[in-house]
Amino acid sequence: MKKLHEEYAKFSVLFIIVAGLTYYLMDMIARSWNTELMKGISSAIRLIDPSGISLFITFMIGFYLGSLVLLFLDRKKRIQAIILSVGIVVLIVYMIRNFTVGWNLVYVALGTLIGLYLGSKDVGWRNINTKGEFRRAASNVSKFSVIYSVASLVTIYSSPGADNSGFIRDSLVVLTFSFFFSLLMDYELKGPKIVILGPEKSGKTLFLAGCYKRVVDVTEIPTDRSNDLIDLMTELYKGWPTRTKDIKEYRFTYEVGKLFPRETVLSTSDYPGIYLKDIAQYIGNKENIDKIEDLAKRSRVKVARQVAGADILIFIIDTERYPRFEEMGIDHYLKIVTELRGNGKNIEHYVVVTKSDLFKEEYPNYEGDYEGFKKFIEDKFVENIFVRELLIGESGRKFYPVFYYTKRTENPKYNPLIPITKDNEQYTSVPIHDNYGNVYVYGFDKFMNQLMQNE
Ligand SMILES: Nc1nc2c(ncn2[C@@H]2O[C@H](COP(=O)(O)OP(=O)(O)O)[C@@H](O)[C@H]2O)c(=O)[nH]1
Ligand SMILES: [Mg+2]
Repeated sequence: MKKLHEEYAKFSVLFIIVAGLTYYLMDMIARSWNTELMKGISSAIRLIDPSGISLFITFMIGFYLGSLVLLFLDRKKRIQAIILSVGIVVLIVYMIRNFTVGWNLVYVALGTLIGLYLGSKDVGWRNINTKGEFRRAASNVSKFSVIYSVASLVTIYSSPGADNSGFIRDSLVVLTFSFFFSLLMDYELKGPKIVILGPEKSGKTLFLAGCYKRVVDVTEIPTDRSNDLIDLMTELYKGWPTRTKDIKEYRFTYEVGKLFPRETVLSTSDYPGIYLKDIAQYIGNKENIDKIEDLAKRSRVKVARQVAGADILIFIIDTERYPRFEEMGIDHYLKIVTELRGNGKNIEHYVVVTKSDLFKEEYPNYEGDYEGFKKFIEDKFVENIFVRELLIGESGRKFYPVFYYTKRTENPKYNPLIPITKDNEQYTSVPIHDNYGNVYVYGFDKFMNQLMQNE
């Protein structure tokens, strides 16, 4: 996925800058140790405690080690943990070569404990397994390093008889190092933002719910979800969730990647009265959203921004409208794609066919033969030139029929005088629930597998 490559590229550039600056910084720190001032300070420390300097150094290394443990525990800080490990090894080798450090293990342990304490203060050890995020440890490492480099700079240039000619260069090194090192330590790989689009009642919301169910079924890592989504799942246990007049935000995040996890956000907005046809025209809109007085326009611009800011779009096609292709919104999808390209955005998209249970009688072997079912549905929909156009390029792979297992039941408006036929309006499809209220879904596993390994 293009997005991930960009992330790696950004991170690598950051790393190269920091590595280069660290080289200069090491030289500067070595110089600071040779200044008159430092010699004075260190002999003063030695007067108080002969091994004072060694204690400081061993304590400092302990502090880095403690923070490092937390960085390794934090799934999102593994790259930083690896980089820091290399840094600490270099530092220890450097110390052994250039100084006679008395290794005081008690101070290493003390430093480690303090590193652990300060890095996990805001999370608490109890929560390590649930969330295990130690951003604080990463920022402690950068703060400590920055303070130490500034201290070295001050020592060099406030020392008696200092040569001030390198001051500007050294200050610039410290300044840029501090900036980029903090960026590097705080950096978190961003996963894609995925936005689901579709006409009213096409099954957007239930599609998102099905994806969420799949993620919860397969992942051990907790996901974040919006409260509206919790309400939706509760309703789904009882029947089909009904549409409300409020604005709903259905969203959840999940992590992809074991070694270097990235957070993916899947979302769909339910703004009653916003039609698919309104999105394309606002894609290029540059107005300040808070200054748009017209509320209807403002919410349309907002949705258009979400679409333009997405990394993957999911275009929903509703089986219930087959074969009335003109009602499926496909022309609007094409307009959105065109408009996005016009604005320099080539966003990857998937085509998802919802409610495809309506075709399962025509392809009775759908169970255990997803590929066959998919081909069968695809053949029906590619009759339409716009669908074909949406699938040009990496076709097939990005076409996914899904459905909830349903059963037919009498419509509340049942009229015994109307004869019963196969597609009788007198019957509606309701989801099949088990004793616990769970629903059963088809195709979501295939779709989510593709999405989760696509990176
Ligand atoms: N038969 C069947 N009906 C579905 C399925 N998914 C959704 N529906 C129906 O479509 C309606 C609208 O779904 P919803 O997700 O709310 O659509 P949205 O307005 O696009 O968010 C639901 O109330 C159901 O009646 C499905 O997989 N099979
Ligand atoms: Mg909806």
